[in-house]
Amino acid sequence: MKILQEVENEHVLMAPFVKEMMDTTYNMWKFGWDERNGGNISYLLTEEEIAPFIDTHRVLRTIPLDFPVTELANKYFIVTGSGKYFKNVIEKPEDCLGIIRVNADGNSIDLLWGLEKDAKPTSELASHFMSHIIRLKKDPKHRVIMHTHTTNVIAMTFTHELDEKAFTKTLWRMCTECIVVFPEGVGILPWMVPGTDLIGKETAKKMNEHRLVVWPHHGIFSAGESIDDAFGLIETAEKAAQVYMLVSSHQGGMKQAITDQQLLDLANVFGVTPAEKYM
Ligand code: 2HA
Ligand code: ZN
Repeated sequence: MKILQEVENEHVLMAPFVKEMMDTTYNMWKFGWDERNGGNISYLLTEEEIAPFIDTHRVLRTIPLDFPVTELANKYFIVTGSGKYFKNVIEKPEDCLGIIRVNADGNSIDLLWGLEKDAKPTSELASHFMSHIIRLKKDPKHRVIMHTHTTNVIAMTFTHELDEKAFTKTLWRMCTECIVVFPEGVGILPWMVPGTDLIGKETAKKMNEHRLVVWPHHGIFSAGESIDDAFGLIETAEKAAQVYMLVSSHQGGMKQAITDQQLLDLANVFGVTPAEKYM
């Protein structure tokens, strides 16, 4: 006979947002971006989305936050767990994922489902929450923060100068559609220790102007209105970085490239405004 918890889990696994998290983490692992416990996702949910699947009045555990997030009070998220492997989410979602709600005072979170065996939300929760706060101010439809260890973006942070304008320009010039997908360009932090409030604050500051933030020699953060949106941004930047790594290591060197005028033509036709400071 199945115990109640298993029956409950089966019900929660029918939620579309849980399935999206399972599929996405698996895809990201398959891309080779999320080795071991690398990467984390947080996805803002509404009470109406959650209520058909879990009892929002039943709190399993309360987890204190060492950085207050009053702006996110009473908001719900599904998050990946600290130390959990993206590879394993699809098999053990109840261990690797958690549905949480920020308390009314913004000083702690209530766990409503998942993160079994006393697991904790992602070690990068500070960067996620602080970025959510900034992006929600810019875009009321914002919902997802995603972090991953994109191989070619990381490689590029060793061989390309880390100037935001130069880095963005190179990415834009590697694939025709890049400037259309991220016309605001990428932000780049200096190398910093991950998992800290400080890197969270600095990442969020960059999120004021960008939906993509590169952490040199580590990976990338994106912000999106959906999982697809956040994933698509990273996928596009990573593709451009891959092309750059192929081209820049090619013996013959680059024989031609997309010109500044062509970038402007693209922006005009697709109706996007590239960040002026990067043109
Ligand atoms: O979750 O990716 O930056 C592990 C990480 C930390
Ligand atoms: Zn990381």
